Amino acid sequence: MKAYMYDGLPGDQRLPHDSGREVGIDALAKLGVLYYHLPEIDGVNQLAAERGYKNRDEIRVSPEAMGDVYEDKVKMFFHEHLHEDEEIRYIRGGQGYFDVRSKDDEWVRVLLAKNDLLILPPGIYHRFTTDESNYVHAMRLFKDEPKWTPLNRSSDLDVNTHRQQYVQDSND
Ligand code: KMT
Ligand code: NI
Repeated sequence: MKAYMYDGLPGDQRLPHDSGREVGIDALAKLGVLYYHLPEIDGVNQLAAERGYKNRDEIRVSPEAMGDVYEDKVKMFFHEHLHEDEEIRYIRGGQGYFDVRSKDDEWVRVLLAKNDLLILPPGIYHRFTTDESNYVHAMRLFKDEPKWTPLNRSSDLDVNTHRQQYVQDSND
């Protein structure tokens, strides 16, 4: 895991875009974004059980696994969105970037590699991309009644109750 402020410069989304300004695990936690390195699946199972997760799937994001739709999928994951439910992603192989919005509405880029796990709180704006290796194998964990549909950012969404709850919690 490595987290830093996104440089905001033009260029492919899969490039590092590292501004050189690092962001610590504690600063991520202040945004409600929790990071764990879990080498054993047992640790993931325990965390999932504690937080009431009952469903999961695994996805391989790569040209080999997705064929012609790979480039479209990667663009789709990179649309800024939120979920009304917590989101857990566990990386089983390869690597990728989760970008989350800071309190100042800047992008914080989080590089996740094998055995890294990230919890995103409901209501946080974020996006995902593969890196230059074009390969990630991830486990997506869902609660019992998944509300993980991506809701793309819009002014309507700023008044969404889950969004407002997140903004309030992260200001406490
Ligand atoms: C998301 O919510 O953006 C995703 O699930 C991306 C694919 S999982 C690596
Ligand atoms: Ni998402």
